[in-house]
Amino acid sequence: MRYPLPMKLFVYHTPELTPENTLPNCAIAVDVLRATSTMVTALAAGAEAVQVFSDLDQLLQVSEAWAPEKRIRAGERGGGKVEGFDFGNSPLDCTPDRVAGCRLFISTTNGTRALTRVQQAETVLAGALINRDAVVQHLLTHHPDSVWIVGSGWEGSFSLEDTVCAGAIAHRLMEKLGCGLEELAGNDEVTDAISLYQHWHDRLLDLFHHASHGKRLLRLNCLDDLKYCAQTDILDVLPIQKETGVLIKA
Ligand code: 3SL
Repeated sequence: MRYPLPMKLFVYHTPELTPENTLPNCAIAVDVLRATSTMVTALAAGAEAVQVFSDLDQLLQVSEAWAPEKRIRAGERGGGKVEGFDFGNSPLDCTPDRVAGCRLFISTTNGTRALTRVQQAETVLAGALINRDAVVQHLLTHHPDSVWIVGSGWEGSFSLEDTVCAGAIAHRLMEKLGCGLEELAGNDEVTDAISLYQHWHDRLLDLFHHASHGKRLLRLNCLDDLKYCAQTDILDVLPIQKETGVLIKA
């Protein structure tokens, strides 16, 4: 099937690199290691919603209105769990017995900043490798004119894991649209991301071992998280923003 074009896709490696004073029709925030992987997993495990915060104090204050058995507070800084919080930022903590029916209140170093940057866009999604197909399916169904994939990076810098995920989304989208790169790509970063994905697509875990944040997580004994987040298309779940900062299962 040939879908109508134009859909223009832009990739930005960090929230800081996105253009000012403009937003796309659809924004996809990506933080493969690990915030968006955690959000997807929490919703797949039955969490009622995920609410994101840049600020830890604000998270504590807002979540206070929820009954303790209906809320989970997840706080990560520097890769570790913030003291006093229920979870850090490991997707592996998000099992149905722990999260079903609860709202996950989450603040992480970089991932939540990417979501905050694009939260005024018409449609805001959270993407990761584990739900890549669900993201692509949404784009094929809704066909927004302009799409941004915004990587979280690490404290303002490029990250391999978010870029390879952007490439995985772009590559699959191009295949499904049956179009060429020149038709889809809105900036050079799209080409760059697809090349990275094509080179590493069957060795994503290896790539994570080269990534600076992958190495940081390995030092924190998070190999199982890396293995989990390196899987592609394992969950058919798409977090979509229903009100500012609150994502539910689409
Ligand atoms: O920076 C972030 O938002 C994180 O996802 C970092 S970590 O993987 O939890 O260390």
